Amino acid sequence: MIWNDEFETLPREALESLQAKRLQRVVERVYATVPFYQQHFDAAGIKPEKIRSLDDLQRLPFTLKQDMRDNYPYGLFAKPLDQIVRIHASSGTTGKPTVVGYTRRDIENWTELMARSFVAAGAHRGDILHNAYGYGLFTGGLGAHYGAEKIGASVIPMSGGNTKKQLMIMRDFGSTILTCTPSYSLYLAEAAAEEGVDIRDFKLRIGILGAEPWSEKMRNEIEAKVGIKAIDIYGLSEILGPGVGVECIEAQSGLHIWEDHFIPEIIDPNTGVVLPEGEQGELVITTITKEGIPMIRYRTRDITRIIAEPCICGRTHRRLARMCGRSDDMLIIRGVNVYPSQIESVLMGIDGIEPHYVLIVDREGSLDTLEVQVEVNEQVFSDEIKVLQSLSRRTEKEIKDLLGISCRIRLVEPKTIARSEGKAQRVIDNRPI
Ligand code: DLL
Repeated sequence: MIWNDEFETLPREALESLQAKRLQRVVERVYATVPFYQQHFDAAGIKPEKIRSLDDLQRLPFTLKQDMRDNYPYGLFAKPLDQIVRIHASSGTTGKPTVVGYTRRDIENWTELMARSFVAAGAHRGDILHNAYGYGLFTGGLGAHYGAEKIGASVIPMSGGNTKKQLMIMRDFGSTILTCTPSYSLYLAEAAAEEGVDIRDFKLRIGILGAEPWSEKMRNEIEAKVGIKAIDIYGLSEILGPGVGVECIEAQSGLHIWEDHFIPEIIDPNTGVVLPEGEQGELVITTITKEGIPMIRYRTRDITRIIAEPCICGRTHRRLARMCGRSDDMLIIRGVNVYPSQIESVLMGIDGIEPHYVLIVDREGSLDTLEVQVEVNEQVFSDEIKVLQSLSRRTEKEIKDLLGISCRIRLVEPKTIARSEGKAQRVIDNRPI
């Protein structure tokens, strides 16, 4: 099923000419209305009228999260506040949040893109959609809410937290779609089991999961333990919120990025050079329809690649491969680049190990150390020490084989690693800066 046939299956040529036209317009608009962009483009020696085609995009400078911080709170808004009908903010780990504003038309477009995303993920009118993304400054809750109403699903605005109540509502109300982070979906399954209930007996069909990195192995785990089809949804508040890209249920392979609203590029995160199609690097997004806070060449820090091959679902919008982490999540351990998702895929491939882990990085003398704390299941935990030791050795070896670094494995008792109702915290880096 396709929500907006006309735009979702637009032939590539028409799509690209629409993008070029919209790009020209947005570049002119930000230059005329946002002092930051005017100075930024002037400093780079580029005038808006020089941007004529999609290839010209590369001539524009990047916009960074720091630019949002420097212009806190409203400095990057391209519309006066009396035209902004909603404000969201992303918390960030340090300092002030990044603030985004939406005009009425922005909210309509966001709702449309979330409607497309839900339908692509397999949801439809008549579904009972249990929305456990947080409502509030975080874009997940409200973003999903409006899109779900638009397609005619019955939305349960649960927000995060209160896991027991979530389970009761989900079962009693007959929820068919679950929206939350991948890690929370597993936690729900586990909390149900603790109450002697199997979440797979609920009516849930599909989980539309995102807001944090997860692996293919974790998908398998979720599908088995929650008894749903698990669909990946991507987005970030600086660009929109959820609904920048989504997997289609037909292929479940790569996230269609809505190219009539966004232009994706992949760059080398170290040099800023645009990489050839298909190569992995940092995702850069330009918004071409946003009014409140348009973003020109925004460096997302997310690592992925573009899949240009046509998709079996018939949508013409290209796909992004599953995010393999953020360039600023990348750990450098003894000179080796390590993404937490790589370790996750090793862990998920080992029987007896549960999908709950945390990586602790530290420094002893001048040497970086990595400890992987991971839960084992009840059965393994009550096994003999020999079994635990051999499991631990095997895990260490597999990580070493994949990444070339040695680490310490600490197998811990089931349910000792903190669960999160939102984005999971997977890394604790104790190294002095
Ligand atoms: O997480 C928006 C969202 C809500 C997306 C609900 C999907 C579902 P922020 O809080 O601004 O916005 O965080 C954005 O989260 O740059 C990625 O690093 C990460 N992220 C989001 N979706 C995915 C995903 C929301 N599917 C940041 N896979 C992004 C991997 C993701 N990482």
